[in-house]
Amino acid sequence: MTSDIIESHASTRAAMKIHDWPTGPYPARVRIALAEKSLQSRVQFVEVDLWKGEHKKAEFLAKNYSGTLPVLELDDGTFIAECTAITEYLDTLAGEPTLTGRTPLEKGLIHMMSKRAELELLDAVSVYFHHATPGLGPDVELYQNAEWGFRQRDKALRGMHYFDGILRKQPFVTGDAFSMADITVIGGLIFAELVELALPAECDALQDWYARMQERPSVRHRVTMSERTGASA
Ligand code: GTS
Repeated sequence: MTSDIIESHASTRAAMKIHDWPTGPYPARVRIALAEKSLQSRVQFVEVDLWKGEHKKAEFLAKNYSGTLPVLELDDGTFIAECTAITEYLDTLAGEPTLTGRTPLEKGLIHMMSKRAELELLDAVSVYFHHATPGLGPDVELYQNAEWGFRQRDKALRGMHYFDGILRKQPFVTGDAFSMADITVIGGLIFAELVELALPAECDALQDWYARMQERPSVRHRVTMSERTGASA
């Protein structure tokens, strides 16, 4: 996408739609990024009911082949799925704070830690939810493998210990500044809470960091964001 196109989107108010589910952990990543960048007023939220399996219906699959939320819809009809892709777009669209890094080193480290937070925590909790618990219910969960789900739960617990070790040494996941990597770990811990996967007591650095993260307005108000900007079903 050229910078001209990015500029033209930047000058359009409320021209973007986000198809998501207000309390979802993956949608949380985009909602937190939106609030950090003060872009909420530029977005209209469209609720997709996961519990009814709306994300697996043809109408939604035409927007995102993978059948997952969130999806960003631009005013020219372009759909961008995958949290990392959406947040990269939003970060490039508006100015401060920069969430995906400025220098090659920052960008590399943030990308690496965000991917690691997905692999070792957020995606692992998600697999646990969909495979080893009733998940979204029998009408949506057409294949479940509990053994795989429990393995991923254990992986997520190891991931929590890994991030605890990181946050013992530095205030944020990639060092001294808040970034998308922090947001991805937050998504993982939001999902862990939803499935009642407790943070291990010994992970006190991760717990302290998470308490600090929840003081950020972007994290605190992520669910009510769509009430303010007006979601449509
Ligand atoms: N890799 C995707 C991304 O990063 O955007 C994963 C997105 C994802 O799994 N989203 C969840 C979903 O659509 C939304 S939520 O559970 O966080 O609300 N899950 C439904 C499903 O059937 O997998």
